[in-house]
Amino acid sequence: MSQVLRCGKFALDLSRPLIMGVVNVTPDSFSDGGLFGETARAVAHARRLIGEGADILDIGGESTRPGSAPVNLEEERSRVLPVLEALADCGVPVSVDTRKPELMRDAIAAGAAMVNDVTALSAPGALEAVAASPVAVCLMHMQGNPGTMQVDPSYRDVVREVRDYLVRRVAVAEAAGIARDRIAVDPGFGFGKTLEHNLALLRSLAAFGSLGAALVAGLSRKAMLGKLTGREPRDRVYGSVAAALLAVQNGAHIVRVHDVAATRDVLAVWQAVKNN
Ligand code: 7PM
Repeated sequence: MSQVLRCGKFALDLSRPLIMGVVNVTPDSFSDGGLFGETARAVAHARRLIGEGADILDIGGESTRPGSAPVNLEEERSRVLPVLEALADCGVPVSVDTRKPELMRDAIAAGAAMVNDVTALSAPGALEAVAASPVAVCLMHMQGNPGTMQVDPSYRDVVREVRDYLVRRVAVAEAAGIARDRIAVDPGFGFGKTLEHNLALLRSLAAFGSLGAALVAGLSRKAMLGKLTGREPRDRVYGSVAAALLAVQNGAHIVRVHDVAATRDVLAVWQAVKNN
């Protein structure tokens, strides 16, 4: 029996790597330059990513960019809900990227099949919001908070500490009534990590496979790739697909990416070589 991730009415087969396409509904997103701030633009972008081969979409209305300020609930709600409603029957599971329990509940009611939370359901009421539904959750590790997390990230043993945190959050989620086949974990590349921390996590990603949860990796266009290539976010596609390939090679089940078409081709080549 191959591993599955249950997300609402969907059951994702994890025996092949899956692509989660990023759809930002934030006016200040570094990746989309604010072009997709409007509902119609975000929905069009989402449909394009599905056409390019996205297996999951991740809709976010709050930038968690290093140094960013929190967005209030009403603002985030008005960005995200119309997009979710328009994508309710798009054919792939749609994830909502939020830390706010109120929005989790509304998003699930609007058809979201997954909650992607960079704080791993740590807000009061977040565990309950997900547990009361059949949706999946992605529990991500972050050191600190987006406002200050890149100031001076520090670990004794980054792989061990991130892994221990995710083991604890999976246990907490399970105790709250979220079965392990609804849980994904993510080491949170760039979230309170230096380049060396990120490289250590990517090198040792296989250590996260034994948690019995789906493993998500998000490296797409991130600053670590800028440091390695000297390129601006929009020119980090080659670095991003290299990173996605390495993540899948090291056991990631789901890669969270902006460049779906490029990632799909790279993974098709990986899959063919692996199948022999
Ligand atoms: C600026 C910097 C804007 C970084 C946006 C980002 C992840 C995530 C993000 C991740 C999971 C981005 C990030 N990254 N959720 N949300 N894993 N689960 O590159 O790595 O989109 S925001």
